Amino acid sequence: MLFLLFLLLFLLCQVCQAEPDNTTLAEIEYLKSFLPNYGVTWMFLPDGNNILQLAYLSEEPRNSSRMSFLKVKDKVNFFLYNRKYQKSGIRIRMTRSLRDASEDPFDPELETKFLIHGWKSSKSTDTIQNIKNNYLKADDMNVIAVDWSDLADNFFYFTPVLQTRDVGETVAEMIDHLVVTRGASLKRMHIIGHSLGAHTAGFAGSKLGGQVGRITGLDPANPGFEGTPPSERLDPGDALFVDVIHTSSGTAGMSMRCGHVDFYPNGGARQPNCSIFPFALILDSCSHGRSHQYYAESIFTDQFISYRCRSWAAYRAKQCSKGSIPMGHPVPNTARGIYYLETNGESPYAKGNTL
Ligand SMILES: [Ca+2]
Repeated sequence: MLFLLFLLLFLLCQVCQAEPDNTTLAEIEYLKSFLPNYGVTWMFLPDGNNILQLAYLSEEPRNSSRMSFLKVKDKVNFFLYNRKYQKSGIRIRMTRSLRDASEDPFDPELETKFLIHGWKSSKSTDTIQNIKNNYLKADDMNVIAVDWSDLADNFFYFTPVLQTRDVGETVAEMIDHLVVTRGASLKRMHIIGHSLGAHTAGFAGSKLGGQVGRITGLDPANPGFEGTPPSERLDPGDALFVDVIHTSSGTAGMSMRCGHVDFYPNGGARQPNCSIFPFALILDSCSHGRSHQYYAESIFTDQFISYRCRSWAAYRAKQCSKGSIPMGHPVPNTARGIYYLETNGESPYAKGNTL
């Protein structure tokens, strides 16, 4: 750890001497000039509490990525929260029969939200807790946290990457179970995933034939997914409606479109008040997390007003299509295309009309 500290100090000294450069690509190239293995064998990635963690990009020696589906399934836990079980939640399993209905905390008449965390996160991290708390403040519903922390807590980043498909298919089994045994509506199911959790949601939706009502991808993870075919990541075919918020495009988050509608707040690459240095890509732990913070806030506001534009440059030049839609929870499911907006640098983030 001491070595890493010296490495960071060295990096910051370089930063002080560097010309400010606002493009992600140029910063990565500059970084590689004195840390040639950055992004190849290791990189920093933020966890579910916006804390930077060291991620090894090499293969894990004991090769647990080849764990069987049943072993993966055994490590995925579901916790249901509603207004009665708001703080700690209650663990639910697929084995209980409908005869247990009087004791069953799942109410098929209510909306159901599945929340899936990302790398080095759990049901206790901000990713899950903030959205769950706001939803239950707004209304009573079934909020089901998918806790796969036993798998996600692995600094060999590509091991959990390879397990997202099996985790997603386990989520699909739970959804199918709730539909078949509890009479829940597949079209009223909404899966929300952050980072690796966004692709996990995609795999769940894909397993359900793309018939789940909605998937929201919150800054879907970049390493291991950018540029892959739709079957290998979140895409519009995974649900009846897929909306995506990109907040750290090109680093932790994907740049490419992967929903029916894709939002790029503040251009999508870095968020205000997150990059405090001119050269801040690898030290920016908060842009990736802003996606779930924006979403949590959007449960109470339609003021993340977004505009359909060709590019961020077009937005800055005020060359967008007429009309606007809200980003996040209240987005209409008819929305299609690429949208841009600006936000504030601190909570409340929603900025209202900006064009
Ligand atoms: Ca897919």
